[in-house]
Amino acid sequence: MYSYLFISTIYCSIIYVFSYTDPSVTNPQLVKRFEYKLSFKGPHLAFKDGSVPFWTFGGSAIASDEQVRITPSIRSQKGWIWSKNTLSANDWLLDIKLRITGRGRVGADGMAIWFTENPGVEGSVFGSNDQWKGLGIFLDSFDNDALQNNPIIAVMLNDGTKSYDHQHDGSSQIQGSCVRDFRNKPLPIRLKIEYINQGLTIYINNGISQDDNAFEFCTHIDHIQLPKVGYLGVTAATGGLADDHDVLELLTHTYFDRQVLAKAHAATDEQARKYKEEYEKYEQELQKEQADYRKDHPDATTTLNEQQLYETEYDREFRVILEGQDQIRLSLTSVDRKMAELLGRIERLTSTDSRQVENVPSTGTNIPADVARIQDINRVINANTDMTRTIQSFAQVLTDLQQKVNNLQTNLKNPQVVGTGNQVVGSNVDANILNELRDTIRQIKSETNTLLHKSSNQIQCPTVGSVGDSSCLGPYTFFAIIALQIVIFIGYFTYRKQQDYFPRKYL
Ligand SMILES: [Ca+2]
Ligand SMILES: [Ca+2]
Repeated sequence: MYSYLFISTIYCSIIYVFSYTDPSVTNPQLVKRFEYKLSFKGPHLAFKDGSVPFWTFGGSAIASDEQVRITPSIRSQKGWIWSKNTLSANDWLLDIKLRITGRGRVGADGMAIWFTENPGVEGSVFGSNDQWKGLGIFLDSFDNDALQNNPIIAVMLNDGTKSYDHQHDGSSQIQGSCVRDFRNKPLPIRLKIEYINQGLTIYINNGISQDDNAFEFCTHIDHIQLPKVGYLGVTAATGGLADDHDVLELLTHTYFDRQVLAKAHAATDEQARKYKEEYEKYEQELQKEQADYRKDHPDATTTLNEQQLYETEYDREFRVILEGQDQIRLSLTSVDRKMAELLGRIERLTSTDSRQVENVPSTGTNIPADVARIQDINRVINANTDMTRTIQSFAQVLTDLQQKVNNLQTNLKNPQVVGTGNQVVGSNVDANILNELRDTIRQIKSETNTLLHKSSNQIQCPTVGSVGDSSCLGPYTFFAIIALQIVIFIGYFTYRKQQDYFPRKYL
């Protein structure tokens, strides 16, 4: 007998278990849409601050990464979580994964899933308020009326006037139910709550099968009126006995008729076409008014051309490019100027250092290096200045000397042979020129001595190598050679003068 009942139970279970098929599959006219603002699931179900996006919760509820624990297994607890957004579609599907576990063989009180006109407040009906407006689906664990029909999944509609009859598990108020043991299952149980064409159907996955899509039919209610717009919520409560009431997922999908959507799109397209026609009509009227204005005001010479008044996109982009290039050019010019300044400073420093190394020997004193360097540089500059000035003076003297020699040569080439008196006159002229030459030589000698004196004190020829041999022409040698050349030059002209004079004398 018992074996027969056991086999019958298994057989019935096999009959009722089937793979759930989505309505949008069986009815191609339905378009399914996921409503993420009316859903939550793990992982990362809650933010770091513990809040759940698009949802609000309270009472004993605690959200974590994987679930929302509506109540812990502690006596007399009430918890709730409600959507912040409303569900307004005519057809929808809730897919809820939950777990109800407790240490006792019997648990309490249970959990409720809501779709109500207003968000619930904490109350006496599985953690939410009584006399609600809308749908309540109860997972009633505790058998209050002792009819041994709990745990039970029961559906109750309320127009806001009915009070839930806890003592009898609402047995006279519920519109549909199925008795299922949903507590302490090895896997989370799942509910599919389908509301299509005003018919409510509930399916349950018993939390034993590994097949996620294995559902049992629970109950179906036809022709029920639910609020057009409502909030979704999950609440739970414990009493003298206590269970953990956890929600792991709540996924909401809505369904829309494909033809209705097409009509809505068509209506939108129609409206867009209407707006376009209105715009074209307005534009035509505007152009007509502008033409009438020009016709009535022929003297108005300023014909406004919008294309001339406003910069075109191409012109604006081109202007931006030119401005950018001009800025780049200015930057390059500035960099080039600074580089030139820097290069000049480097060259001056290099020249100064080389002069110091070549011309200025170390003083061997304790003067700081920078001060000594400046003093040496000043001394070299002063010496060069004096040298330059002396050479200029010497050049001027040489110029005068050359002029006088030219005059003497001219006189020698054109002798005046008119008489002895004239010869005496010419001889006197030559004597004067020779005197001037002598004075000039003395001046050159004086200048040379002065220059040599300064040069010997201030300018030294750079040495080559460690031997110290002088490889350059010293100032003394230079001016001595110059003076010797001048003396030879004068002596030569004097000799020629004598040669020219004696033949003419003895002719
Ligand atoms: Ca109960
Ligand atoms: Ca009962």
